[in-house]
Amino acid sequence: MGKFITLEGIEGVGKTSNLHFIKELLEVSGHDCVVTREPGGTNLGESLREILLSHTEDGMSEDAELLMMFAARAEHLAKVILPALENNQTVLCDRFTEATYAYQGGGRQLDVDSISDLEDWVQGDLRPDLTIILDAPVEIGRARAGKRSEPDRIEKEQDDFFQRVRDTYISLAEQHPHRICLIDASVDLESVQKQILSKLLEYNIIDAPVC
Ligand code: Z5A
Repeated sequence: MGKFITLEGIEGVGKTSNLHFIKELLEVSGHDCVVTREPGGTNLGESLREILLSHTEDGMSEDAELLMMFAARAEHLAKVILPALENNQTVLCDRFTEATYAYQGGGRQLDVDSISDLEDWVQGDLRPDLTIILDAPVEIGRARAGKRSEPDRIEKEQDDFFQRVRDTYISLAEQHPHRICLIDASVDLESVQKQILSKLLEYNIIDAPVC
C-alpha cells in the first residue's frame, strides 16, 4: 500500500501554496504521487463541491452538508484514493476527514460520534498515514484569504466559527500525535516549508538526503 498524506487548516493558511512543495519533496524521494482534494477529486465529488460551496439561495441543513461531505468522500475513496494506494502510489490530499471533524464537528457543533460513525462506515480502518495541519490565528488566515477572492458559502461564516474550527484542529493533533502534526503557518512561507520538510522526515515519509 502507498502512503496517504493529507493537508489541513483553516482557510488562507497556505494549503494550496504548500501542496506543490510537498509533492516535489515526495517525488524527489521516489514517491509516485497522486494529488487530489476534498470535497472533490472525482466528477461526482466536484459536482457536490459546487453545491456545497455555492448553494447560498436557501441555505443547507447541517446534516445535509455533513452527509454530502461523506458522499463525496465515499466516491473519492472508491474511484481515486484506494486504487492509487493499492497501486503503491502516494496520495496527497488537500483536506480529508479531519476537515469534517473541524468544520462540521467544531464549526457547526454537530455530534462528533455521528461523524466518527460515518468515518468508520465510509473508510473502514483507513486513516491517513500523516495529516499536516497548517495552523495560524484566524485573523491571519482570513486576511490572507480575503486578498484573493469572493468568499464562498462556508467562508462567509463568522470568526467564532473559524475559531472553533482551529481549536478542533489543534485538539485533533493532541489526540492523535502519531499521525497528525501541527505546523506554525503564521510565519513566512520559507519557514513553513522548513517545518514541513522536518515533519516528513520525522514521520518517516521521506528519507534524509544522502550528502
Ligand atoms: N470542508 C468542510 O467543511 N468539511 C469537509 O469535510 C471538507 C471541506 C473536506 C473548501 O476547502 C471548503 O470545504 C473549506 C472547508 C470545507 N471551506 N472553508 N473555509 P478548500 O480547501 O478548497 O478552501 P479553503 O479552505 O477556502 O482554502 P484556501 O482559502 O484556498 O486556503 P489555502 O489553500 O490554505 O491558502 P492559499 O491559497 O495557499 O494561501 C492564501 C494566500 O496566502 C495566498 O495569497 C498565498 O500566497 C498567501 N500565503 C500562503 N502562505 C503564506 C505565508 N506563509 N505567508 C504569507 N502569505 C502566505
